[in-house]
Amino acid sequence: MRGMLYKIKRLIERSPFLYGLIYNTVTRNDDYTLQRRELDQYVSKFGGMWTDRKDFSEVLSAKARTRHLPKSDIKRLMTWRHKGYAMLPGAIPHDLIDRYKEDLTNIMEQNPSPLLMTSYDVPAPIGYTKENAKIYGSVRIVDDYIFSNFSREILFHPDIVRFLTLAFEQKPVLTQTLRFDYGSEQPLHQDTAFVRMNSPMKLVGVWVALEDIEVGTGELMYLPGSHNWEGFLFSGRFKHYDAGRDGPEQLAAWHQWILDEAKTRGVEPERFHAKKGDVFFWHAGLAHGGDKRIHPDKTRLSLVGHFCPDGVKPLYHYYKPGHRTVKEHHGMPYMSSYYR
Ligand SMILES: O=C(O)CCC(=O)C(=O)O
Repeated sequence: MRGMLYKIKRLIERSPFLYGLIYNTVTRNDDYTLQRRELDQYVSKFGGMWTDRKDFSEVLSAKARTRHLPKSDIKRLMTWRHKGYAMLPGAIPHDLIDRYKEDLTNIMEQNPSPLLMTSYDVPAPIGYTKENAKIYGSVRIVDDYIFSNFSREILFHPDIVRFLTLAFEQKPVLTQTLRFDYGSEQPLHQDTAFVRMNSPMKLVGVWVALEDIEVGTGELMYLPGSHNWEGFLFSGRFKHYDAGRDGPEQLAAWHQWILDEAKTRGVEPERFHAKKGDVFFWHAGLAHGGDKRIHPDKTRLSLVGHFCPDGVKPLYHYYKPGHRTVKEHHGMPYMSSYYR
């Protein structure tokens, strides 16, 4: 039976057309279907948020008038549209961050700790232990909001929710977090490849500085405007990466394509020189990553949340049916692919 299933899987993976047909049918979503009907309105052939539409300026003016948007929101939304990122300096109170750090340390020190971690060397989750965190490179504790109320308090801070709601025009759903003690050194990438949603461009990453970030600790870096770059599709047609279907060669080619594209367009990476409590939002398509660590012993404490709007579903909803449960934190929805 297993052998048969494997053969079917390989057959589907080898035929991008068949894969696309099954994928689009299984992950069908009304909102995405609507975006696809108006594709001439978007830069990407995978649709996007209202901020990605060609009528952005008119809609923004109308919203500014009817909702009395302050100038700071208008400016932030313009940067979001044109550069693919937004910043909220000092949004998260220091005492909340301190209580979160203390809470997480306590959860890490439980024996055994309920937390799971992943790393560049071990992509599948393993139990968090101090030893594992030392052995492996680029360690991230995943979805700690399942255990820490303070993590949820940070990620659903009213200023974060406010910006996400402005961008999504829907309630934001928290679908995944990564907590880093050290810089990730992750190569420049677009989240659409790995953080897969059934409306691929309706996804926002939120990065919170948990301390003043020192230069040389592997700062968050990004390529402004790259959220609109779409010259590379996996297996010629997909925005998301599938290891079985695409193989490591395509992954390497895609990373190289991002660097080549930046060179051709004359775009240099910028770095987020964050102070404790600063928040950075990145668009689904913004190429970002972690700079090289010049001081490997120095920490770079940060918390990343990945959000989609209510109505959109992360792909794990389909292939991990045991992880469909949506919980609420003061009315704000969250779910996890790691913990039941
Ligand atoms: O914090 C970093 O260094 C990068 C994080 C990242 O790329 C992500 O969460 O998608």
